[in-house]
Amino acid sequence: MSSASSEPLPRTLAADLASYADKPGAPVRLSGWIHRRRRLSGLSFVVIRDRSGLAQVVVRSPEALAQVEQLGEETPVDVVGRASTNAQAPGGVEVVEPSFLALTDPAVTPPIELWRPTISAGLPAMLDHAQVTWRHPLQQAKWQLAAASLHGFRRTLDAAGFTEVHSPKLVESATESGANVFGVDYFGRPAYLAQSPQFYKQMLVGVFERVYEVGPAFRAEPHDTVRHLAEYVSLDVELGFIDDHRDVIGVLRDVVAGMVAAIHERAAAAVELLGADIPEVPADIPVVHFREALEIAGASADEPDLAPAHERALGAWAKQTHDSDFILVEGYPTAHRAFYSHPEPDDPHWSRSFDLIFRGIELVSGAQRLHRHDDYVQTLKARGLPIEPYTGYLDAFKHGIPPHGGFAIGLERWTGRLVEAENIREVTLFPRDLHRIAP
Ligand code: AMO
Repeated sequence: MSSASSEPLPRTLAADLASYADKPGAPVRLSGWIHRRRRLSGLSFVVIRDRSGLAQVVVRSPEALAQVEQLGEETPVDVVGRASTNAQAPGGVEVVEPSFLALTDPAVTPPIELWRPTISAGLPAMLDHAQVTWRHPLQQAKWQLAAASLHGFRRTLDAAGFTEVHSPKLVESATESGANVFGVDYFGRPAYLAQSPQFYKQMLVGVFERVYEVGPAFRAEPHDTVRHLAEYVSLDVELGFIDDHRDVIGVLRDVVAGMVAAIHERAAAAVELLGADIPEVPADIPVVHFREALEIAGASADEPDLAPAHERALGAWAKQTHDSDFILVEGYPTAHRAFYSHPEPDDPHWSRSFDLIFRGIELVSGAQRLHRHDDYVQTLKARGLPIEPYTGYLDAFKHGIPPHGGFAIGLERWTGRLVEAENIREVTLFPRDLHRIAP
């Protein structure tokens, strides 16, 4: 039987070390990575990094100094010592009289200098070594914004009566367009990686009325752009019993506001570390019709879609005239939206679709959808598309799907704009693109 005194000292997180300010001399145990060693004459400062932040350890004894010499940066260690107040240390408390226990062999020096306040490597090197680049506190902080946003997304929708679903990623037919679909060999038959959960979320409206999904979407994007990935995280929403796409826009507004609120609640330290400018979400996001959007962007009235430069112009206009980081464009030409988009009944040239532009980049696409089986059959025929690959999907409409609509948010585009990343890859954990499938 072990006595209480032989119990190992419980772990203290770096961020909680500050709570020892009134307990100088108390024993503490940290667990983390050796983030940085600074040797001075007769003593060393060792910075320990754990999931909560950084802590300073002061090493003076010859034994501990010799130990620290052996342990390279990034070696995971246990440190047992005593708390001591020091205004210069993070949180005002440091650890003194330490002994170190290496939890692995000494780490090999990583190719990215993680101990520097900012990463000096260029983007290709950062991506080549993503498995260690993400250990840098600034990189971690970017993902903390994404993680908090995901929490806010789910929390908002859970509270509004949505059910979380997961749809298959191996599918029989392209959902968006045939152009950028990855083909796979499915037991000798052709199949595809899902470009979106579009058909499944619509079919599941027939089950749950309101659904959402957080999952990967695959697009064989043929171009190397700063805003496209071959695999991205799609935050999908679909809801039934709507009047039109404006009901969908109402949910979108609340979801984005919920994501922002969760960032403030759960990732305040990351926001501060990054100096990120987290947007305010207006109670009513400004909405312009596609025709008006072309005018604002100085584009020709017969343009079928908004180009990236047009989106940037609209973003700047929204900031200037409405002091908003967001602008909604509705009523895109029906012929240039996906076949499942609902036309405006009085003027079917225009659709009940929309895009949300955030800081000058398309963040969200959405729409009211067709919900009558005959409308799908007619639309597919009119577009010269075959019916057969869509049979399972179309059957759902035969058996009764209410008026519905939804949208999808691109997670990486969201965090990219939050931190003003020049390239979406900077905020993607392990990006996949034309040239990259590892790490
Ligand atoms: P769409 O194809 O416009 O719509 O995609 C929705 C959102 O997903 C993000 N996105 C991407 N992000 C990174 N790399 C890519 N290659 C990429 N492609 C798209 C963008 C975009 O706004 N089914 C519809 C959504 C719906 O109507 O519900 C769809 O997929 O942020």
